[in-house]
Amino acid sequence: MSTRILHTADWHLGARLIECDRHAEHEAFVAWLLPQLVALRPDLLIIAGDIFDSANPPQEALTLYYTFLSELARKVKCRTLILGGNHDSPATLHAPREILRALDVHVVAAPPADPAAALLELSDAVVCAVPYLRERDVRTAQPGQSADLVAAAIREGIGRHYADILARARAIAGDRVIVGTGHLTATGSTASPSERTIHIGNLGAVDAACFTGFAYTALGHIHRPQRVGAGNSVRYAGSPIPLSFSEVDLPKEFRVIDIAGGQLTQHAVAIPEFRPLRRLTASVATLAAELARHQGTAGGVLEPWVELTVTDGRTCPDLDRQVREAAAPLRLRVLKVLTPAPAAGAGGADAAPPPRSLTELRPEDVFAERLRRETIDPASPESIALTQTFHELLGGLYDTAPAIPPEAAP
Ligand SMILES: [Mn+2]
Repeated sequence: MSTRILHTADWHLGARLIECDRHAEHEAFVAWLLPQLVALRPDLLIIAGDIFDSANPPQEALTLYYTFLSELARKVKCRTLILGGNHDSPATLHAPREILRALDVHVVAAPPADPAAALLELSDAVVCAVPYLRERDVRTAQPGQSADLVAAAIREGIGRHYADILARARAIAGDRVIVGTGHLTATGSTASPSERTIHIGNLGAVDAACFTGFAYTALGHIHRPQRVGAGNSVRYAGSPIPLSFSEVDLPKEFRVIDIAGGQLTQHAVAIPEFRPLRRLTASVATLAAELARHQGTAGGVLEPWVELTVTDGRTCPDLDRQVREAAAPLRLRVLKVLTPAPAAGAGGADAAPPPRSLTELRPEDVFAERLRRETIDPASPESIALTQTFHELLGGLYDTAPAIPPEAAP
């Protein structure tokens, strides 16, 4: 007898890149994943948070989610564990929880009132369901606490949560192994810029030692697949599609964990590229040829999306038109054109950064720019205190207000 667990995370259904929605890629991913699951026959599929990109996902993202789960129930008949991530709204994920239970889909978007409800029993493992822990889940707010004390309290609270659930799992596990889950930043992991700052500026990052005692810990939040700490037992599955141009070079995979006789083995399954995202660099003179060289082929994958840097773009008054005309006959789409400032000494006095569009800016960037315009020294205690307060406000908004748009790439 053995038990097989599949570990994936950070689907971000409903996500957009600049102005373009990623639905076609998510559809292609799900269409690819289902036969994989049919072939692999897992006992449990874990999606470790950020199943959706926002608290109010678009209808087509919800449709894809429910269609996937019902196909899974029909064709694979495995159990599924859906964890809430920092992008997910616990209320949105929990709304269909009871009806999903009929499909053996277990949704844990916030820590349950009864801690025993966070334990999933399989024949060879007990799985501890730990969603993204919001500040209110792990500590009592103390007005006037310094940032260091807040950080320590969050870390302690997260550590307590894992120690408690591990003890509960041990009490019922017998000779079964214990598998942990989570959606957070664990130190020793390498982030990519499109992960929304978790907690307050990573104050809640925990050490991998937090997961001692779990035979395997299935994590979400960091989009680069990787192990955390010294061993191989704490892992991020990574996101199945690159969520920003900064993620184009990251490998994409999901993990397969096999447990038999108290022993655990694991391997990765590479996820193919459904739409190439390309970062290209050219001059005004070479951009047409460079774009043509990277256009997609007929059939097969979706047409490539391109971020184009035009090194001498600032010298060209009708750059937009030139790019548009060069791209028009090609099987690709240019999403973003960057025109870097000439190297120091070459361009003269024009040192101001190019204006960026709102879709490229994060709220943190706008606030930093506002401080800069007030000529507040970014290293001053005043600036640090203001930024800290702003991040606290922002953290609260992300937790509760669906009106805040998902973080734009990068
Ligand atoms: Mn996340």
